[in-house]
Amino acid sequence: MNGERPALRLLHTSDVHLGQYDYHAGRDNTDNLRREHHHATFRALIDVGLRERVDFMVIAGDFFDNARVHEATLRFAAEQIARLGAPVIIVPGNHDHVGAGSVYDRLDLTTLAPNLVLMRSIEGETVHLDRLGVAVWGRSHPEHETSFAPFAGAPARGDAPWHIAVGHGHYVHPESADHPSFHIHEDHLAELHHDYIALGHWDRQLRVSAGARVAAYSGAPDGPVARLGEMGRVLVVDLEAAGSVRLTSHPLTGGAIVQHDDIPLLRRRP
Ligand SMILES: [Mn+2]
Repeated sequence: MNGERPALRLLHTSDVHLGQYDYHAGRDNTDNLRREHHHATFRALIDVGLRERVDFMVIAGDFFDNARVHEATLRFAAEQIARLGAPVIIVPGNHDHVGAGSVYDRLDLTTLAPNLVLMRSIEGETVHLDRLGVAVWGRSHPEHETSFAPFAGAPARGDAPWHIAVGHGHYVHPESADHPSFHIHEDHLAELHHDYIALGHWDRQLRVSAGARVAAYSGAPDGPVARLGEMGRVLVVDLEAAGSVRLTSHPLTGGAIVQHDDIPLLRRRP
């Protein structure tokens, strides 16, 4: 592509697992505190998006923990998405799959959050945010399908200045395919023509090697070990006018902003 592209800023998260504590409340007060903290964490994440003036947001799977979350949790989710204002795209993962009995069949979140776009195709689909000049491609998880390949059938570039691919699964190295399901291979990522590859399914935040592409797991907003009182991180992705892609890791509570090169990178094994 010749010339400059419109600079854009994306907020990338995944594995929020809203509703994780909905059915544990009542034994003692700890689980109510957990739920409140969990919601505060997602609120803090939306606050980062507002503060950083992101142009759009991607949630790379497992937004909800299960299909039986409280209706209040569904409404909370929609409320927070609406609060961001910018377009928000959800690509469902294994916990919030789009198969029979999907959590997304219970309530049409887009009536409460008109800025939300929910992907529902297990074959893959492209959402065009025409005003921004970005095309986002992703495949939604069907129910319990361990052979599901998140990036199978990813299309070539279209006319949009920017292309984002979203996938929810295990990144495996060519030398080791010992994870049980939803395989994502480095070689396959390297063949994609997308400017940024937004990954979900892992709680840890890290970049993964993908040839000339930039690919990263946002990690869970709870952090790698969900502890009461602690919050994790979210990724801000700058799509720069020159065509480069730069990540910044933002803490949801106190802590330093980490620049692209200092975000851990998982490389191909030697
Ligand atoms: Mn998952």
